[in-house]
Amino acid sequence: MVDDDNSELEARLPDQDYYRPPPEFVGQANVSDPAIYDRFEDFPEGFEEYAELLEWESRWDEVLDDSNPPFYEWFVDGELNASYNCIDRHLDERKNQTALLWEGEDGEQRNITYQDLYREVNKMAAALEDAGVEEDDVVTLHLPMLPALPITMLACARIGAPHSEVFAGFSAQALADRIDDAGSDVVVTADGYYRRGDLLNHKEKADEACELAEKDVDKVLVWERHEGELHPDAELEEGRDVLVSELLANNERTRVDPVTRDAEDPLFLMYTSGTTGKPKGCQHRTGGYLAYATGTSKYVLDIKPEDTYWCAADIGWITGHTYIVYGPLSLGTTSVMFEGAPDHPHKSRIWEIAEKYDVDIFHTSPTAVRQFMKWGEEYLEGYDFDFRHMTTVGEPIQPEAWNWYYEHIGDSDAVIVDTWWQTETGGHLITNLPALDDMKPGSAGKPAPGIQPAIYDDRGDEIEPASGRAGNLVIERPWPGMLQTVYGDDDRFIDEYWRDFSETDSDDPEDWVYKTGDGAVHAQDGYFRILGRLDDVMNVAGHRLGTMELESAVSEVEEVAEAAVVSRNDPEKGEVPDVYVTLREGVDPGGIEDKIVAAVERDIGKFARPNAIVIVDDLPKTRSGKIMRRLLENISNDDDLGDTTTLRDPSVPERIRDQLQD
Ligand code: 6R9
Repeated sequence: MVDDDNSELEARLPDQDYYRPPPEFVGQANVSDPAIYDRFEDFPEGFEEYAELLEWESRWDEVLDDSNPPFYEWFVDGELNASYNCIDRHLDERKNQTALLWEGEDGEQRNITYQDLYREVNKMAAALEDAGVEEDDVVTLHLPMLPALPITMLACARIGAPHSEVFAGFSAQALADRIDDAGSDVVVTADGYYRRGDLLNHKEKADEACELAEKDVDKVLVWERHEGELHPDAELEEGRDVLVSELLANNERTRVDPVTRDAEDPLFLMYTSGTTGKPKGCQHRTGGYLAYATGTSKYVLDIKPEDTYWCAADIGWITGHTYIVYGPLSLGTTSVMFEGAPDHPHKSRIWEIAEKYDVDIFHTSPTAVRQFMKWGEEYLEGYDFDFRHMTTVGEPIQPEAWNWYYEHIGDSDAVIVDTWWQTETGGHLITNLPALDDMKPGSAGKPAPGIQPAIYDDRGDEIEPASGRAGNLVIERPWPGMLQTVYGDDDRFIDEYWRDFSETDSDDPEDWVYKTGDGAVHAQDGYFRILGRLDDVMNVAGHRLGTMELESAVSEVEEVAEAAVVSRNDPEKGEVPDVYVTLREGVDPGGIEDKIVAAVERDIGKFARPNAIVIVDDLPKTRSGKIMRRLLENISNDDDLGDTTTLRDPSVPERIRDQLQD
């Protein structure tokens, strides 16, 4: 629900300054002619400009088939291969240029040229085929930030097998759920990776996931963090587990021709949290996705082949898929990958790498910026780097953090783009074009070329553009990077993204409006400011978490009768989960917190650990028995409780508040 009192909301917005992009930046930018916005208003043909950046085996006949909304088809009858576009087509011009510059946590370095990438991806594609993977089989990956991850993704793309990478921080249970949903016969993992000095046994999660999954996994392919030295605690199951190094060594085949994929054939799945306990597999198409990833990498991130570009995200999330792997490699640039944590072994690690590789473009999250700010400027001292362009993604950035980023990291002469988008959207939807639009701290900015966002009220009526009133952020026209569907569940695709604001019995695409789940304000200057999620999805340090997923994990603790998870604003992580529980009659509350934490770690992963666990006598409920999470959220955030008269027992929230103050 949108806050009714928008005037109050607007009043809280601080005054904002604008910053012009420096002339040196504008002079060299990939796009510096404002005519681009008009070109893309020629809808949908404008998007051909992105598709033209790719090499197609056969060109599309039609840009968009919108005859069956919301199942749109892009670049109809076009044919291409994503791995060919990210590797093979660059070989003539830049085979000896570094494609991936990998830095291990322990300081180990690997420069993978486009020729090396070609060799490794071909060999891995052969290995996947030997493991029984066929075109259109979904391969589940559970790989950390090792070169193995992009190599495996591109090898899958080469043979037309959609990959489904599950972030390495997810637990065995979360991996098992995704293996089951995708129906994968083959899983690719690694024996280990470094986290703050420890070589973690990562393989054990895949072992446990294979036990937990209903699906019988035929093969688990295991990359080694140190080739030839399997992690001492990793066990291999005879007949099922195979070391990738052995598969590669024993394979005579060193080339696998890229298969011809239809533009609409799926390229990958990326699971994300929604409003139910079950994560959804966002299915992305080959042609439209790659065109959108490439186009926005060129126009928004301003990537050029000669750049060294570093997106310090994890490839296990959508940001890494689009803006570490597919977009940058499709443009033939050098993309940096980092295995480790930003504060290990010291808090200057990021700046050390930036200097070492002479990074030109730097991409990170507001959570990371807030952390750098908290650590202080002294960690930057003595490091010589010069970013031309900086990006943030994943959460709103407060003007204070923006200013610090601009001044201390950007030396007040880099451009910053705040990019708003989602797992579902494939690429940036609201963001400035850096040479054209002034920067405005705290605002994501204008719609990307060809994108048509709007603000709707809860009844589904459009709020007047540029009115400054808060509402639901929606997108009124399709775009090539959008998800095709929720894997295996077209109904859920419609329910989650379209039903609320569309006329779902209409065939007219004008009647179909995509719901983002975010609240936003469209200001007078045409800039959009994103306010955050309006649904039961939280954004913890830029990672999406469904409150329902958390609640179902917490409810598995035997002693718990009822659980409600709400979001607390956090100065560093943006939001953190607070857990409120009631216990079953007569149980001993001792040790419950530990059990709850363990359940969350088991079902989701350590990164989802609750901030606070509050055991209460009763939860605030309506007369019909629905838990009113909004009131708990007010308590967690020390806000006014507002109207409590609809509660069955109106004294409950005050009692909880008193309990917390004791
Ligand atoms: C790319 C990515 C999507 C949600 C989205 C919104 C939040 C992303 C933002 C932002 C404010 C930005 N979000 N970018 N909020 N300003 N620049 O993060 O995808 O993990 O699916 O999260 O993140 O709430 O709806 P994903």
